[in-house]
Amino acid sequence: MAAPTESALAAHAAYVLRGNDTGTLTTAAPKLYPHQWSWDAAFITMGLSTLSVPRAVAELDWLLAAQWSTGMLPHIVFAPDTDYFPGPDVWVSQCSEHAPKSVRTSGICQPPVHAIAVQQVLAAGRRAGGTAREEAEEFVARTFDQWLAWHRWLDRVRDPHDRGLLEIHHGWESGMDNSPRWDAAYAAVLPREETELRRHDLAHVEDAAQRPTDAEYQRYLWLVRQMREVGYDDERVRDVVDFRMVDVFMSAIMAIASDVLAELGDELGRSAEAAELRETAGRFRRGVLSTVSPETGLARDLNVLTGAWVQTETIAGFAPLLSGGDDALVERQLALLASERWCGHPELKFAVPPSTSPRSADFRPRSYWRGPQWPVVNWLLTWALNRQGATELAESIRGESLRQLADLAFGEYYEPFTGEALGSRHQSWTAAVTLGWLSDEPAPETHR
Ligand code: 2M8
Repeated sequence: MAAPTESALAAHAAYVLRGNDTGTLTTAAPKLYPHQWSWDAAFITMGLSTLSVPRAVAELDWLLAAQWSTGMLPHIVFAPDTDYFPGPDVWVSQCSEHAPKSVRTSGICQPPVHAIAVQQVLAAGRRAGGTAREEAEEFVARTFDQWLAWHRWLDRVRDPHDRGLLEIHHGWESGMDNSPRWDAAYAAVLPREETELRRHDLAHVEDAAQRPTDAEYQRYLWLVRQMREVGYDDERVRDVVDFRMVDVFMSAIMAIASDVLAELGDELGRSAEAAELRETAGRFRRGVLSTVSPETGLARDLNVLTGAWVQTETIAGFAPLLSGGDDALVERQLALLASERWCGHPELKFAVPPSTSPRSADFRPRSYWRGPQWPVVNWLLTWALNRQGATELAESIRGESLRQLADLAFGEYYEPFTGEALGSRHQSWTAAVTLGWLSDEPAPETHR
């Protein structure tokens, strides 16, 4: 089959987003994920902004309406009457006085990529001009304090010791649910009671091996129960939960998103808040650098309960490519990312980073976050690389990604050697990042 033209690819991606639009929220995927997910919503908004600024604004407004009074943005905002497990009856968000009354949500969070999406909406509005520009500018001014509250919550609650590193209490908070990053931590989670599992997800993939196992789900549900039993109280959760990990990739996102939010604060004349956000960004940038292994040059997660570093070679090790702060390390990581351990692996169908290095003993090419390539993560990387001036590698990953997406499946993730789409088809964030890549301005002069 001939590759689609760029405009045909864009039209298909727009069709996927339209198809997943419920009128209020865009579901993460048509069947597998019939609700709004927090970090998906940010990427989806970025894609929607290339089509319609008002629709993009509506997506984030829907998410913000579910913000907890503490500032937390919940990882799922539930749509009514669908068959996702674990659904609102398992989470019981209303057991917390801080949860919104108008809608049911989960009780945990996901990586704070949202400020990046807000900035993209503003840029799209300004490119379009007229009412789109007005609406985008009004949106930024109207919602700035809510994004600030979200960042302050993460800073205060998830980095109580000011190390510049965010702590998570569930693999779901990282967004990389079953990554080998979390294997050692989950091995120590021993559910004292089994939960009845209603695995609707398995009906929506061709092969159950592409999803986490039942044993993994038992652990996932045990943690939910521990948090629910203390009403998702920020302080008490820390005392009771069996999973406490420093997530270095999420910490790097916190650094870069705080910088972006500071830039938005500058635009609004909020100089005190912008200064505060830059201080936060600097602290998290240093926090990420403090985790880097001198031997491998990769950033590492840390088990808060045992003090053990996570040594596995996953894409999260490249956190400093997002947050920067050490030019020599960034050069080392760029060379590593282009090497045979990653994008330069000779058997890859498309030269984009897999979620785990194919050279790692933990690599599984078909299993979810254990090895497949994730277009959404690769878009985030190219966005950050461009911001760092590493345009050559960014451009190469962008080009290879667009070749990967030419199958028009908009897969959730891809088998690295065969290029086969896996997981859900018509995944919203995959369609969104396709639109993002297609609307990129031509790269400026290459610095690296
Ligand atoms: C996946 O996670 C959900 C749980 O949150 C699931 O497996 O049911 C992850 O890939 C996550 O990062 C993503 O936000 C979500 C929706 O796309 O699916």
